[in-house]
Amino acid sequence: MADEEDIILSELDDEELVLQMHDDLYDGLKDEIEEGVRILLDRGWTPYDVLTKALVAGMTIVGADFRDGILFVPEVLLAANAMKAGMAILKPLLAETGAPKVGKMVIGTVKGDIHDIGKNLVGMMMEGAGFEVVDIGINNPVENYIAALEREQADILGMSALLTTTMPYMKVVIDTMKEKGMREDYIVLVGGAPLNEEFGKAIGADAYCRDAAVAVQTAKDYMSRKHNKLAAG
Ligand code: B1M
Repeated sequence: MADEEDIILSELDDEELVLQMHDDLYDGLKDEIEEGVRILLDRGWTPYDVLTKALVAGMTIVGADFRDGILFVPEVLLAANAMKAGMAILKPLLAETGAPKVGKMVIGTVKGDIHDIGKNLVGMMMEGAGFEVVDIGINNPVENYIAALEREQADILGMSALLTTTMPYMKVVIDTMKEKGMREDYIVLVGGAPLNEEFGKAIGADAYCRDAAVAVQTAKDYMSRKHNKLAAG
């Protein structure tokens, strides 16, 4: 039987390679993930397919075993590191559309929450779609969001939360925007695995975005409505 070390990634066909990348992500093997990403790109895969089919799908398996107590924080951190290494290769390719800037978004993960992979992915895809993205990182108190929106003169606020305990903080941010009379000046989009449409509505966001592709489409839709409104005077 072949030893793990004997596997030569470039000799695998696409399907085998993607499955092997899921395993390598699970095992937190950063170098192998980087190599796998490069091979798929060389074979003509689009950066988006590499991202979703090899990396995001692999992370879903990690998530299930984390939930079931099979994997623990240190292992998941390694997997996250490997994922980020793969994403770093894809980032410039996703952003390389040369499209004119269609709007500006401030995005950050809410206070108490340090998950950033989904947020980073949304940022990358938004940049790829021609948005200017200002990423304010993780664990953001409301003051950070408000300051960044005002400083950057952004069109869109994007908030990410991955924990059921941190997602209610999005409402704190939106309520503060209302108190300051600035809520209507921005399009507020929210996302993260534990959220849903009802939650988005309940907290007063403009839209809940299930994934990065939906975030891009939703942002585009809202920006064109905003432009139409301005044009109508
Ligand atoms: Co944690 N974690 N984690 N974790 N982690 C989850 C979220 C969890 C679901 C795992 C599980 O039990 N199955 C669970 C939450 C349970 C709950 O609240 N319902 C959990 C837990 C419990 C925890 C800790 C409490 C564990 C502990 O310490 N005991 C702890 C909390 C730390 C904290 O934040 N205070 C913790 C820690 C960690 C690590 C540090 C080890 C690591 C994070 C590393 C990092 O991000 N740099 C980690 C990871 C990696 C995960 C899982 C496995 C994967 C998350 C991820 O990156 N997914 C996750 C399990 C899961 O989600 N299935 C889990 C891939 C990413 C592409 O998807 O982030 O969903 P996602 O983003 C998507 C969409 O949601 C959407 O688009 C993205 C791309 O398509 N989206 C947006 C996200 N943000 C958006 C913003 C938008 C729009 C769309 O704005 C416009």
